[in-house]
Amino acid sequence: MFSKILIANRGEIACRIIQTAHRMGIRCVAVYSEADANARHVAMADEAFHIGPAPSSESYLRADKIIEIAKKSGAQAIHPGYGFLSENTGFAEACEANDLVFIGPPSSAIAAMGSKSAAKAIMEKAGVPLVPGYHGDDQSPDTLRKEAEKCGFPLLLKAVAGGGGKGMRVVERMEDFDDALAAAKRESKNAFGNPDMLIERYLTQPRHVEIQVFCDQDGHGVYLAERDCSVQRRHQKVLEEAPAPGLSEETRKAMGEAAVKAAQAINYVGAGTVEFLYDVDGSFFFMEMNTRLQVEHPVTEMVTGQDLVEWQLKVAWGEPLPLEQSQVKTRGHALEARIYAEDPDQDFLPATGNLRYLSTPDESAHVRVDTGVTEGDDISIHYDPMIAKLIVWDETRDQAINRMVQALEHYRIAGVKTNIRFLHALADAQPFREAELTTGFIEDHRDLLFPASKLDTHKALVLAAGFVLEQRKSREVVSTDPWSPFGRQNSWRMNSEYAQPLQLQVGEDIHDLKVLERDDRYQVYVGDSVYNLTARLDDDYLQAVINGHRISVHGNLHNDQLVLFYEGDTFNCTVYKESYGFEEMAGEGSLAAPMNGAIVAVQAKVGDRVTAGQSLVIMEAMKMEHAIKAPADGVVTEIFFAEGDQVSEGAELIAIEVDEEEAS
Ligand code: MV4
Repeated sequence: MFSKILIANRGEIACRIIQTAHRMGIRCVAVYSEADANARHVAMADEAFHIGPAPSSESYLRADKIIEIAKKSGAQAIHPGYGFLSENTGFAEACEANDLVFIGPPSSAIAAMGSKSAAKAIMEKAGVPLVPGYHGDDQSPDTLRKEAEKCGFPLLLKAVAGGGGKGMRVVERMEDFDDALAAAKRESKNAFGNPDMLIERYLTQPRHVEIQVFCDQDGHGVYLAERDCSVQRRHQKVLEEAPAPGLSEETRKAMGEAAVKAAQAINYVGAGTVEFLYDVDGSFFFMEMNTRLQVEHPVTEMVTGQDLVEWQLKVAWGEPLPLEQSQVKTRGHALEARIYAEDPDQDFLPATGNLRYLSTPDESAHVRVDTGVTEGDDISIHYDPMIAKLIVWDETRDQAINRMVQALEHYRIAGVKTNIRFLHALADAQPFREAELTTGFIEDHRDLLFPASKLDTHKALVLAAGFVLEQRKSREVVSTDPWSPFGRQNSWRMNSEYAQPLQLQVGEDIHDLKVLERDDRYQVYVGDSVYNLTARLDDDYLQAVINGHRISVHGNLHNDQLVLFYEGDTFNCTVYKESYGFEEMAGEGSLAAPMNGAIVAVQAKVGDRVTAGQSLVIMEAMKMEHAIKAPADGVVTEIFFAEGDQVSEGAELIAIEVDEEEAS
């Protein structure tokens, strides 16, 4: 076996490969860009080399540098992972030319799948089912029109050079064909530099079912069951599973055998995936072949009990396939959810930021987390926004879904927007439970996938207050002065009616709460309601009872940003330490104390000119400072208290003569 390999990738897949390689006693060389100096894959590797600035084109796509580092470090092989250089024929060839094993198929096999029409021609010859249509070289409008007639409507125009859903156009009627063809050719010429089209019958309700295949260097091939990846958004997979629900044993076998034939037709070696469109009537048609290890390979690993990276390494070393077809067994059901840094509420706009709080579900035989990040890492604009893959397994699909829902509730991230809540709604949606899997699933069920918040606003605000106050308490240094009004043992404070104001902003809305603390209980005033609250905080876990309703949440308070996590949902708010907004409570030109407390600083004198927003008096209550600010420009006419004075709520503190509005 290899003793040292280089991993030409980053993130979760680099970590995933290193994990298996280490188990097999293989040393790993990582490469990293400027942005990844402290990345998990670098920390996991035995050694790592810096290859350039953050942009992929200057780092992870630099085939020349990577090969040079592989040679310099004594690596015998390069694992390309997925993406980046994994399906680059030039890179595969360059590895060979430099006596490095490319852990993947021969470059000829990658090239054979590069053109859709050439791929279809190969598959047709190999007896792999194709969607009826036309994939010939004759691209004259007359020929294409005749082929369209033959194919029937609706039909799909696909760019020969396209892929991943790019360059496709549905045509409903012959009357529309000429215009659609001209437009599709123009688009494809611009996008891919090749205007050639193929024509296919358009399947309106297809599923995406793909077969995992493996071939060794002696030409033996096996299939390792299938994956259903129908739940996609704009050709981005969201949830994948194995096996495909509802597939008959006959279809599974026929599809598997077709996939192995497809791989053998191009002299494939290593891990590959043959994608099929699976129609409602049980028929299936070749779509494309991916000549790499795929993102969603873990669901196959979970149901087959095999380690596909181990298979890749063995095959690349020249060993035969670890199992024969008859030995490949599947058990139970696996699901994978892709956790992305993105904002579902803003049309899934990729999100960036710092993973300031990251808590993952416990891993077990049922739950697996494949990730390349740790708490404190940045999600940058430079790479794919995938944070992790959450993979679950159980005996039945329904139980696996339950595991997924649970695991998503234990995946907590603050600092970066994620699709966790969306995934939770998706996995828990009844049509998903019923395996209503079509490529239109997300579009068709939007109403279920953006659910209303699980916590009503008042409860959330009360929990937020509990979290903020309990955390402050836990961090408060207990006063050593027995007479301090803030000493924990001091009954004066306990029995006082300090109404502590707390201002919480949720979206655009500002909520002014008041919290009274008495004997380890709180009374929280929100709007016209008052809630009894008891709360206990252990690290990030808050156990609260609100008016007799026991609720537990996890939370993270960082500077003034509070995030609460509850049943897969998050509640975000900004906590204001200063009492903005209390100006409104004061009368015209005067400022009143918003609560009982002490004056800790007076920052103006009689006769001073002050400007709106300027801080005039600082009050303190329960270790919280509140700035009393000038409501408008003017002149201070009177100050009623001095530093150190105790004042009651509503007492007038300072009077200001407000400037006359300038006539405009
Ligand atoms: C199709 C199709 C319906 N009929 N071909 C999209 C990606 C590309 N690889 C092939 N795709 C499709 N080809 C025929 N003849 C529907 C799709 C399709 C799709 C396929 C798999 C997963 C998601 C999809 C979403 C939209 C369209």
